[in-house]
Amino acid sequence: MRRLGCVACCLAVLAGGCGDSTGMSDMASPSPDAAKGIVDGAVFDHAAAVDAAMIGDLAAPPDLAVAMDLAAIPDVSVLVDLSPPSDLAPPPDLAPPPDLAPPPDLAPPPDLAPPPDLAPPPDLAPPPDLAPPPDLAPPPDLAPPPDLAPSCSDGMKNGKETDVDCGGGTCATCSDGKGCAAAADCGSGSCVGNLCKGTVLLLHMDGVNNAKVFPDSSPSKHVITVGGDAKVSTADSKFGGASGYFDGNGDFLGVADSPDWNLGTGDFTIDYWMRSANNVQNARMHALSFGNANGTNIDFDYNDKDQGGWGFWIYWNGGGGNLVRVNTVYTDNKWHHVALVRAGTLFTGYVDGKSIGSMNYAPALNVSGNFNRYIGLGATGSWPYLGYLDELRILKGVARWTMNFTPPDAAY
Ligand SMILES: [Ca+2]
Ligand SMILES: [Ca+2]
Repeated sequence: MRRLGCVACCLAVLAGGCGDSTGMSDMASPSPDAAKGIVDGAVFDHAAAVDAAMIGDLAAPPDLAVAMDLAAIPDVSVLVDLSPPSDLAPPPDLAPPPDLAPPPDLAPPPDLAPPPDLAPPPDLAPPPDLAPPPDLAPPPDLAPPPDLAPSCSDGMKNGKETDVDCGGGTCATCSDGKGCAAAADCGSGSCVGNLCKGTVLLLHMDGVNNAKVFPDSSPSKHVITVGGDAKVSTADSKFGGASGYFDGNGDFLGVADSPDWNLGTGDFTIDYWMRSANNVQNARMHALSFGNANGTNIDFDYNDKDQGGWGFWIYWNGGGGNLVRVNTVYTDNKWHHVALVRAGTLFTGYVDGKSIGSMNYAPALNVSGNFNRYIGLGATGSWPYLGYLDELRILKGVARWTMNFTPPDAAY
């Protein structure tokens, strides 16, 4: 019975009910001397419990049997479930760590050369004393830019010029084919449709010494033939450094036929420069002749003593029947400008810009076709010229001068 009581006690202890002195005291009355213990903080009197079992009716009161029903013990197992914990899922197989590549063999550090002995820094020379900047001279007064005013030689048509470096009254006159605003802009004295016109023959007689070439610089560009040994001479000239030289022995220039030489009844101008030392009376010579001796002709006749005196004659038509004549000798070895101008019906001869006489003559003067056109020879093929001629020009339709004038001071 005691053992039973202990078991009950233990069960009570396990169940937490051993300390319930109130319950136990209901089963038996405790002895005052009974050993006492402390279960779960409460006094448990074992002796009293044993005594109660020993002393009491062994026939356990049915109530105790109930209380001690061991069959109820299994319930305790319910309270304290000692069953092993449910099978825990095994931990997942952990993949083994990858094989780590072994670290590369590190090359041993190179032996570092010991640092060179650094030379001590040189003693730096002190900076030189800088000379003070020189006093700068003030800039010189700059000359004003050159005068860019238009000029007659700048290769440009500017200022009042009517063409490049000509015309406008401030430059030389313009040659044929160049621009003009008035007759005075043109060397020909003829401005038609704002172009200089009128020149049908122009011989500058320039070139290499002794050359037998005399090109016509007019727009007509007539063919010039050389008779005898007429030639270009640089020994003397009025313009251009050369002139034509005629030795008085069969020399002349022939001018090819052309309608240009039918001057009709219109205006015209013939002019040239001459220099001759053939100052001999009746040493007749013709500088120019267009026509026939006893028909229509235009002649410039020097040193002719016939018909009233020794002098210079200009005549046309009728073999000297119509003429202007002066008893002045121009064969003085000096340059003279000579001109014959027909204006309307009035013929006027000029020497050095001064009139030597005039005469009216109305008939036409046509010398194209079967006529001679000579320079340096008479119309009959006689009376060759001796001396120099230069800058010979014929204008058709233009009366270049109608009063005394200053001879040109430059080539046309
Ligand atoms: Ca100019
Ligand atoms: Ca010349």
